[in-house]
Amino acid sequence: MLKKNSSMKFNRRKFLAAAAVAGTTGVVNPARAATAPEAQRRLPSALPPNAHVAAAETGTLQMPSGDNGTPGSDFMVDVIKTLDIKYLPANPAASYRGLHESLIDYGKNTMPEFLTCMHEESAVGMCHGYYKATGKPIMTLVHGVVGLQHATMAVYNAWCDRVPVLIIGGNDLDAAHRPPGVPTFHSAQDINAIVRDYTKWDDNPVSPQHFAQSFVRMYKIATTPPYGPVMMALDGGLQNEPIRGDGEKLYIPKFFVSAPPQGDLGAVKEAASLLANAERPVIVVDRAARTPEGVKLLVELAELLQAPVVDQGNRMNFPNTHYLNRPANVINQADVIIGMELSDYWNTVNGFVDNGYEGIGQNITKMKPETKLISISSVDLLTKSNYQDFQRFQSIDVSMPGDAEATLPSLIEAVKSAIPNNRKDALTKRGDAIRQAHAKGLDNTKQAAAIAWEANPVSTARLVTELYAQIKDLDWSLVSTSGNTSNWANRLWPIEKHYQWLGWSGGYGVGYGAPASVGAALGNRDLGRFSVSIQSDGDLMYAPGVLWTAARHKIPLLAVMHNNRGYHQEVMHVQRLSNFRNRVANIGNDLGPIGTSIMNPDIQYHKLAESLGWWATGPIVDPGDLGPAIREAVAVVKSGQPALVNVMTQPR
Ligand SMILES: Cc1ncc(C[n+]2csc(CCOP(=O)(O)OP(=O)(O)O)c2C)c(N)n1
Ligand SMILES: [Mg+2]
Repeated sequence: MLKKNSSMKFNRRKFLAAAAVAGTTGVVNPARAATAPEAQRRLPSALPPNAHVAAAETGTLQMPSGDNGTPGSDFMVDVIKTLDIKYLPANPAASYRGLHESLIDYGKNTMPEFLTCMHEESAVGMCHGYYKATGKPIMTLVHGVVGLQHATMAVYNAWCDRVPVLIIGGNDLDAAHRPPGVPTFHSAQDINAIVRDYTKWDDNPVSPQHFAQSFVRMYKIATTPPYGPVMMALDGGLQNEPIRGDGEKLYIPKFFVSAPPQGDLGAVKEAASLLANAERPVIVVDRAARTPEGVKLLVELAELLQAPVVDQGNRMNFPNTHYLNRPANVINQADVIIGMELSDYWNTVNGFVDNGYEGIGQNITKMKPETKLISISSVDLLTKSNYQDFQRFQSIDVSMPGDAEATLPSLIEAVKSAIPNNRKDALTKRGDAIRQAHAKGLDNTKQAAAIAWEANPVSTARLVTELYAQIKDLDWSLVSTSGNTSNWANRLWPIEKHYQWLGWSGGYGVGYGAPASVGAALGNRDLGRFSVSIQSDGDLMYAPGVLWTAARHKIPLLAVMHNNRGYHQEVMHVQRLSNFRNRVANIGNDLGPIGTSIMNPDIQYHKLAESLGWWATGPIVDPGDLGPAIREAVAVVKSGQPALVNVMTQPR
């Protein structure tokens, strides 16, 4: 039996070798085929193996060997190296093997350095987090159809969060020459179509020179506000073909940073006049501070106007320790509101009660009818149709499509000129009142945090307080909070530097927290910052392999788990609907309605992390054990390793 099998294999191998030679040398000669005698043209009695079997039997597909000239992918590496891209987290795949090989061999695996990822969604999530920590974009490579399909949700998050991510997808476009079977399943006419609705731009270059132009162009488009992910399909043949000396000298276009678009000057003056003369102006910011400079400018504007600032938190826009930082309810009394880079203006000045009295959502209006609205947003410059991330339509009195941060200097100057001298005392008085309200607000928050201090499992306020006590003297960066911990960290920790809060996912696609934390921690590692994340259970389990990537590439990160053993947001949705329908929610043997708990068996996250190369401890249920456990984990992270503390928590 054994003998028979091996002889069959041998014959098949011979057949494959012949077929491969025919493929590479173009040996099929139509004239000869037409005149071949009948016996020679007869089909073999056994069908040739399909590509699946062939790949399994021969290990790799036949490739030309020896010196075949400079491959196109070496030139592509030269192009990539001009753009200062430090890392390339990716999951490997044959469709980009040409570029892969050039990057690690010709390019010596530096600028960019390849980081091994276990899921394309993790790779894009890492790029997303890295950018927010450092302000520098990095790139990923994905496998034609299937890798890009895996990456999609993370691309969507980056799109909604206005974060530049450079994505190249390998694709074997030449249907006549690509191998049948798997490589053909993994190719498409237009892989970019998979993400076209939520990328800023995509291209499909057909020559090395075209690649150079497109790559520099995609970098430029991604990093011009509004930022966003960009996509390039890269043909396998183009990567592998030697560069032809056909007279055209290849060149690499030089990249220059584009000046961000500013709001129209006339509109800026109109806005300044409204703000300067308002009784109760309110500044609302979402992704207004694109860089650390943006935070300073916002403080300047707010102090000039002595106006409260509502920070919606998709970035760290405004220090929460500043007396002008106020909660959203100040909007109700406003007579002029300026919104900067708001992802949802309608929902800022209106509201929605989910599952209201009738069991359906109810709209409410927060602002007074005469309130004037001003907007500066670069997102107005880029709207696509299919996905509804632009939210409901809101009528705006003074609307400026333009980048808020870039518009701030001219707005500040215009406000300075517009404030009447006789209003200056009134502004100071307004500021004093806000200062008192701010101090009172902080007291209230601390009192609320003390509720259920001794609860077991641990309350979410206790979780973040114990955590802060251990990191407060470090140059810490809160890279992500996944799940819902009632926003305690943002409410209790003094957040003053732009990297102390990196914001949420953008598109609320769960599974962002773990990879974005690892990506941000990578950036922070090189900048000497200490990274900490609050990691929920549901979020981690979408693609936990990213923990291995962190261990493998020595990325220090302290992940403290908010392990509430459930998809708690969904617990509440189903529970509330059951209540409304007068039914007892069917919880099976768990704590939440069927389908919403993550228990029985309880996942041992500390063991999971340990098996993926992390230092880990837990499960911690007694709040008294939390401080010492985190202290130990902090020491581990300071030594350069990732560490996870598995904490059993209250739902929210
Ligand atoms: C990809 C994706 N799938 C499902 C959801 C729906 N969803 C929203 S919140 C949530 C629960 C997430 O669980 P966890 O991260 O543990 O946070 P918790 O609500 O328990 O604090 C789910 C499943 C989503 N937003 N994104
Ligand atoms: Mg949970």
